[in-house]
Amino acid sequence: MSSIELYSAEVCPFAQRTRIVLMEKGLEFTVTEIDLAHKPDWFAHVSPYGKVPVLVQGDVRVYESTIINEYLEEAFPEPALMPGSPALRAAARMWIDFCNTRFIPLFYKLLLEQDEKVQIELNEKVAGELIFAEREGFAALTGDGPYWLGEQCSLVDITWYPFFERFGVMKHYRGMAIPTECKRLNEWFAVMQQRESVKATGHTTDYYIERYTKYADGSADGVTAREMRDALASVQHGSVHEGDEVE
Ligand SMILES: N[C@@H](CCC(=O)N[C@@H](CS)C(=O)NCC(=O)O)C(=O)O
Repeated sequence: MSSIELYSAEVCPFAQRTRIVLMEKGLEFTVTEIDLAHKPDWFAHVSPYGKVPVLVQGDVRVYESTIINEYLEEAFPEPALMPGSPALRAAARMWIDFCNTRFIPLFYKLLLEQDEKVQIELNEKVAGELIFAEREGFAALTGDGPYWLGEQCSLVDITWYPFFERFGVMKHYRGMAIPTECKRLNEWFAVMQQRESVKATGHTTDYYIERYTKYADGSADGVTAREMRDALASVQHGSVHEGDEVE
């Protein structure tokens, strides 16, 4: 088997997803840490979008964390991080997509936003997405299990977790906490923090607060910050949840 190389950055939640998957699967890998503020010229040949994570295994190169994680699941099926039944696999993909397309753009927008009034609106929208996930995803899917899909940790948990680990940044800069009514999500977060893969890849809130300063003061100008500013247009109206008025 060709060795696995991961281009990563300690601060990056997307790269953390992949490091967690590699560890959960017990795979050996080497990490090349990329300084995102001073990317080496050669990195453009490794990463067409100029982003981490990128996984290279022999002739195979995969970028985009969700797709890397699916690749790892298919190439190394044990232990499984996706459920067996088609219905639950579909549910897993819906909640991964929800995280990527609805939650994350709002999360970054709130961090980048400088206008206090808009911050309050975004704060409510982020809380709304979490309450929606708690009711429609978590509680509806899992029965009593601690994880998103029940008793087993899956790619859904790993997709969401890094953003919860960084929630202290939201609290510090934007006064935003995980809503207390999200009881299941709060319990799940505590369970995830106990996993060895999470402990091995995680950092303290202070670590993130220091490194997200440029996002919080609006001066961040990397590829991701620019894309997240643009992405707002598509999430401006938030999700349409039960009881919401459709414009
Ligand atoms: N959709 C991508 C997002 C990856 C991403 O945004 N990575 C950030 C670091 S957290 C990055 O490398 N950004 C480069 C830059 O901002 O210049 C994925 O899921 O892998």
